[in-house]
Amino acid sequence: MVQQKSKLISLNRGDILLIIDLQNDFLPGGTLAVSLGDQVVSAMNRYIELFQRQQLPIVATRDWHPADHCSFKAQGGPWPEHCVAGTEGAEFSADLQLPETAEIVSKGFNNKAPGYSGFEDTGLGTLLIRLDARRLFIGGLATDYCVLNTVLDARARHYPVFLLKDAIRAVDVSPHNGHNAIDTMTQEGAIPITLADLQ
Ligand code: VGL
Ligand code: ZN
Repeated sequence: MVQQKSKLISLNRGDILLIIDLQNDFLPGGTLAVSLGDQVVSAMNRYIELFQRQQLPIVATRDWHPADHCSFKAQGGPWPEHCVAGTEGAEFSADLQLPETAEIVSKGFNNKAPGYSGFEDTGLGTLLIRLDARRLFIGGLATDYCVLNTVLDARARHYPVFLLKDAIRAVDVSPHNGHNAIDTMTQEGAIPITLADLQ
């Protein structure tokens, strides 16, 4: 009989679900739509259920740019205008079952940096200390930008990181960017898991 490789993880106090940028502009119909991004929303809802059931904290970042952000094409940046603070495109997906108690972290407001990492110029570092975070479970959009940079910063801060492989998608400006990003995160110690590993 083939021995099945299993790495069941039980959730404990100190575990935090960190949801990256599940906002309208990154979803089908948005200005910077990630293909199949809507599947990430439904996958993330399963993780939200699990963390809520165990009364574990949920933190959601949102890309929250000024209208003239340096990363926009009009300013010579690489991206179409997206996630301008206060616009509908910057709202979380209506399908995302974010609980009222979720902590929201806005990022990308600094006009001198792209603001890819949830830790960059935000209160996320302090928030995680206040929440007594021990391990971070990270997913969302996009694998090759904000997920990548947030995971790397979390690892630099020595948090154990589980990468929610079934709840991420890449922009893939070049075809292998998403795979390369997963390799980089894994090399830096992030552990890729899927929902089945938590049940
Ligand atoms: C993102 C590109 C530009 C992301 C944000 O959330 O991954 N990507 N701004
Ligand atoms: Zn952005």
